[in-house]
Amino acid sequence: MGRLIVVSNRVALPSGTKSPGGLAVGVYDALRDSGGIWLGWNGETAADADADQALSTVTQDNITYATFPLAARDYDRYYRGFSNAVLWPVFHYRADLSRYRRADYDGYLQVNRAFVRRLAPLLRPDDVIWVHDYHLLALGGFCREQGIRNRIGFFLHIPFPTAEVFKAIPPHHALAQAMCAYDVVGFQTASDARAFSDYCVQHLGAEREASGVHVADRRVRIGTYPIGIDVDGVAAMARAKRSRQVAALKSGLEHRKLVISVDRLDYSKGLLERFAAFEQLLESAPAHRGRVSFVQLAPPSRSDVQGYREIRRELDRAAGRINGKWGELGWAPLRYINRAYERATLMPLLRAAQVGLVTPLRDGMNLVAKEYIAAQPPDDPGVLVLSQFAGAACEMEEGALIVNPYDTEGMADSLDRALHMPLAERIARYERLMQGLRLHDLAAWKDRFLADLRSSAKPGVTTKLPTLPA
Ligand code: ADQ
Repeated sequence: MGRLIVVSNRVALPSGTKSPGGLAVGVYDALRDSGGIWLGWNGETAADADADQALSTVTQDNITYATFPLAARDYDRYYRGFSNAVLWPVFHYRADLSRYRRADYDGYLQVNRAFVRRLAPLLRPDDVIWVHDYHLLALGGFCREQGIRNRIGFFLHIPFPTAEVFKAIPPHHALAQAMCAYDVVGFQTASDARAFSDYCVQHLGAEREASGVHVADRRVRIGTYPIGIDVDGVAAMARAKRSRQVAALKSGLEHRKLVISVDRLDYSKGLLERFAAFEQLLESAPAHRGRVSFVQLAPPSRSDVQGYREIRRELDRAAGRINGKWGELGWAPLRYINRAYERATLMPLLRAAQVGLVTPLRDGMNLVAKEYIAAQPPDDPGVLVLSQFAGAACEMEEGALIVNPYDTEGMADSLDRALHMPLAERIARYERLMQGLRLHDLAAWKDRFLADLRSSAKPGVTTKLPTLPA
């Protein structure tokens, strides 16, 4: 079996201080099994000349981590600009927040090309390449342009929008063409996969086939690979001895029930709508006043991208207003905390909550929904209240209470139902959800994707390929 080469925007270095999240664990296991290389940005920016310099490599446990800094200009155009101010909002159905500039798109293509320049010398003929996420949509096209004939797969962690929304990105055509240079293109949900193949059929003249599309003499396999979690790992972490933070939270709660939400601070996560629903609950069900606390953990992310500063300001205002209006001397209804916690602290916190409130306006999957369930005590589990717009809703609709995040009163009703749900119903729902989590766990995700990639037809040298702008 050939080696695996993983390419992603960021690389989780083995010496990193942050404990690795779901994706890093899955990629790490896959790489360790077959031996391989993980190539990507090291998270630092450098002066333009320094950034062009060689790759730093570290090898540990059969894995070589090959990383490099980004030039400050590239960080601006590729990362902050096209990736996070165009692709992220549009793919999350927020074309109104998109800030397209040609220079950013050029920077995006240049960085995708620079990734290929660094990748090419590392490759052996039987290596398979697995590329991750929206920062690298064009990488496959540049690999083919460079004559790389290895099998290359791509997995999109975020939603893929319908054609009408995708077309809000001026170079949508070139981007979709570049995606067709991959042998396997994987999505979180069947509707994301359908949206991509519909676009290919409607706008690239592709023919639909049983396993994907046929476009410009290439067969592209299009599949659904819902990402999962390491269920036993999360459960064990959640059960482990309680940290000081968890003890402090518990004693502060006294005997109140706890509703918890954990997100990166991002407009796609629906925090304002969630705060409004919690306030609606206090308004319409007075019995909960003084008896329920809502903890929202949301460390700021991408604070240098426009759109993120505004949402942060609005949330500060809403949290202050809710506590000012409803709080009492001995009770703060909402604790809104802008800092990140280690996973070893986070999982016991999830376990301590009677309700996990996961209500994004749009989300590729949302691993917190899955982690919340895996963290629960089996004999007294909490209830997951989940947005219909999270990818996770496709697999969790039978056990979670599914809500529409735009329906404030509906969300408040579901919160009320979750807080009152009898033990037998909670256990039945938890058991159903755990079965699904085990079936679609992290190992199944990477095994299925890699099996499809390894068995895809090897791209021939004469294959006609889609082209990208120079
Ligand atoms: P994210 O948007 O980052 O990821 P999510 O899946 O919710 O979203 O979280 C990823 C990981 O980060 C989880 O393991 C979670 O525990 C951790 N995390 C989130 N908030 C945290 C916090 N406040 N403190 C500490 N840890 C936190 C993208 C897509 C998702 C998709 C993932 C994986 O946007 O839809 O599920 O990739 O494919």
